[in-house]
Amino acid sequence: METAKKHLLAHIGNLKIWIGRVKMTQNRALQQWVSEMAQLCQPERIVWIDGTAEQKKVLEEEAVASGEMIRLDEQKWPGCFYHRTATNDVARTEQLTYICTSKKEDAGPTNNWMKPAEAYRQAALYFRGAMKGRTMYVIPFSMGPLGSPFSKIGIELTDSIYVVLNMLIMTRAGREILEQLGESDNFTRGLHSKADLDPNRRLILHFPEDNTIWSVGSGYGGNVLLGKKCLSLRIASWLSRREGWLAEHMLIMGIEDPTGKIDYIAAAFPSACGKTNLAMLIPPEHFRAQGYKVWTVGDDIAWLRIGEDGRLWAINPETGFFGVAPGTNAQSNPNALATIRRNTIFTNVLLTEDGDIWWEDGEGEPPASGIAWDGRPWKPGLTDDSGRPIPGAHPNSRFTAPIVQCPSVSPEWDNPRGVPLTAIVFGGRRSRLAPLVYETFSWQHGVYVGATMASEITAAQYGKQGQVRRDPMAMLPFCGYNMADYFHHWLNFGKKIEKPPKIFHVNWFRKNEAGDFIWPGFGENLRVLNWIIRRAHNQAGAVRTPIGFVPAEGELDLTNLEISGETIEQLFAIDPKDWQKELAGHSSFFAQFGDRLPQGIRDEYHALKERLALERIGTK
Ligand code: GTP
Ligand code: SPV
Ligand code: MN
Repeated sequence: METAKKHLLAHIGNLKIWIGRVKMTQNRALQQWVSEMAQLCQPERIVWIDGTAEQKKVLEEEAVASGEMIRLDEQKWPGCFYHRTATNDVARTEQLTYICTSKKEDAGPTNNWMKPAEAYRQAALYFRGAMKGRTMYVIPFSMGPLGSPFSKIGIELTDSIYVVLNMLIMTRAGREILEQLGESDNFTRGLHSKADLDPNRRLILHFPEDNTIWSVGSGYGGNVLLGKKCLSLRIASWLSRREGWLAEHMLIMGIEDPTGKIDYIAAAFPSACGKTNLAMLIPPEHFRAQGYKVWTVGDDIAWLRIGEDGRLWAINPETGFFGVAPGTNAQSNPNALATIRRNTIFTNVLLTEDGDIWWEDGEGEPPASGIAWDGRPWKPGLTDDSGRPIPGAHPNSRFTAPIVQCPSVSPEWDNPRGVPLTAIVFGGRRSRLAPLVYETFSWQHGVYVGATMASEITAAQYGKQGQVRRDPMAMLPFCGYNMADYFHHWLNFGKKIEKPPKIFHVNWFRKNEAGDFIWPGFGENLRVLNWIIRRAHNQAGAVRTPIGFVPAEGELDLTNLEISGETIEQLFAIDPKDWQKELAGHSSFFAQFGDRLPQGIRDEYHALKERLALERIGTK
C-alpha cells in the first residue's frame, strides 16, 4: 500500500513536471546543458522544480518515504523536517574546495587551485553514472529579487531532495525564474550529486571563467546549496570584480531610532561568529523603551552596489536563514526561535523518539533520551573516554527557515534597490587583542583592517578549534579569485563611492584570564551599534588610539548594564606587546601575495607600524 502510494505520488509529480517542462523553458542553451549533464550522471528521470506548493508536498512525501527526511511532531513543529548528514560530512570542506582558473595566479595563494580541464576530468569520474536509479532535479533560482539590477540567475541540478527543499527556502526558485531568464544563456550552471558520499571522492569545484560550479560527494549545506557560498560569494565575487560591485559574507540590518529614522549597517564576521544573532537582535530594555527597533535584512550574504545617489546600497540575495542551532535560545536569540517554529528543516540536531528536537544551549532541559546527530542513542550526562561531555546536536547543526517568518524581518528585505549603508563593520572572535569596538581612520584604513581580520576557528570550519587564523573580510574560504586583487578591488571601489560608509571593527569575544567572555554580547551589542551610527553621523565623541578611534568616556551608552569600570578598561585595552605580535602576523600573511599586494595595503601597514611606535598607547 505504502509503495503503491509512493509510486502514484511520484507518477503524479513526474507527469506534472513533464507537462510543466514543455511550457517551462524553450531555452536551448539550458536544455542542452541539462541533457549533457544527464548523459554524464545517468539519472532515471528528470524533474523540473516549478516552485508550487503541490510539487513541494510531493517531494516532502517522497523524502519521508525514503527516510531522507523525518517529519517532526506536527503539533510542536508544524511543517518541519529533520535531516541527518553523513557523520563525515557536517561542515564545509575547505580542503576539497577549489577555484579552477586557467592561471593559478588568478586563484591566488589562499585558494586551492586546479586547472579547469583537470578538475572537470577528475570530477567527471565521480559524476559518471552517479545518479543511476535516482532523480535529477532541475532547480531554476534567482539570487536577489527577480528583475533587480543586483540579481543573478542560477540553475542547480541535484540528486538530493534535501537540497531541493532547502533551496526552496533559501532562494527564489521555480517557473518564474525561467520566464525571467528567457532565451539567455547568462546563468550559473551548478551540478551537484551526493554520489556515494565518499570523502575521498568529494570535490567542490568553481569554474568562474565558465560561470559553473560542480559539487560531488557531499550532502552538507554550504557544499551543496549552490546558490549560497558557491554562487553568491565565490562566483559572485569574481563577477563583481568584473562588473564593479562587491559580493560579501555580511549580514545586513536596520536600526530604527526613536524618531523613526533607520540606519542600515552591513557586518562581516567569519562563520559561526555571530552574524545571525546580530542581524536579529532585540534591543536592551533601556533602548526598547525609547523606541529603538532592529530590522533584519539578511544574516549571511550581502551584495553591494553604488547607487545613483552616491551612497552604497546592499541587498541580501537569499530568502532564508541557514543558521547555527546550538546556542539559539529565548535568551540569546528570541527572534530566531520564533522564526524556526514552522516550515523549518533541522539538520544534525538531537532527535527524540516522539519527533521532537533539542540542541545544546537551546530551550528547556535536555530530553531523557534521544538520537544524537550521528545516529547514536544519547542521554544527558554521556561522556567520552576522557570524560568530556558528548553533545547530542553537532556544534555545526543548523536550521533552514524562511526569512519572512522572522518577527524582525525588514519591510525592505526584498526591495530590488536594496538599502543604503551608514556603516560597514568587520569583526572576529579574538579572546585577546581587539577592543570591543574601534573606528578606522579612512576607507583605505578600513580596508586594511578588513584585510587583516583574524578569528578563532569554530565548528563551521574543519581545523583546530580555537586557533587564530587570518580571515580577510570573513572571505578567506569564499573569495573566488586572488585575494590581493580582491583588496585592490575594495580599495578602488571606495574611491568611486561619493558618500562612503564609515568602517568599524568589533569584537564581542574578548575573554579574561579565567577564560570567560567579558562582554555580555547578543542584545547588548546594540549599545556598540548605537555608538557606531552616532559616529557615522558625527554625533558621538571618540578618542584616538594608534589602531583607530574608540568611544570617549561616557559615549558608549551603558545605562542599566551591570559592568565594572575595570571590565570596560579590559574591553578597550590595547596591549603594545600583543599588537607588535599582531603586526608581525600581518606582515607574514601579506608576504604570500608578493608583488600583487596593492600599494594602499602596504602604505597602511607602514602607517600602523609607525603609529604603534610613536603614539602613546593608552586605554580609553
Ligand atoms: P554562519 O552561519 O556560520 O556564517 O555563522 P554566524 O556568523 O551567523 O554566527 P551565529 O550568529 O550563528 O553565532 C554563532 C555562535 O556565536 C553561536 O553559538 C552564538 O551563540 C555565538 N554568539 C553570537 N553572538 C554572540 C555574542 O555577542 N557574544 C557571544 N559570547 N557569543 C555570541
Ligand atoms: C558558513 O559556514 O559561513 C555558513 C554555513 O553560513 S554554510 O552555508 O554551510 O557555509
Ligand atoms: Mn556564513
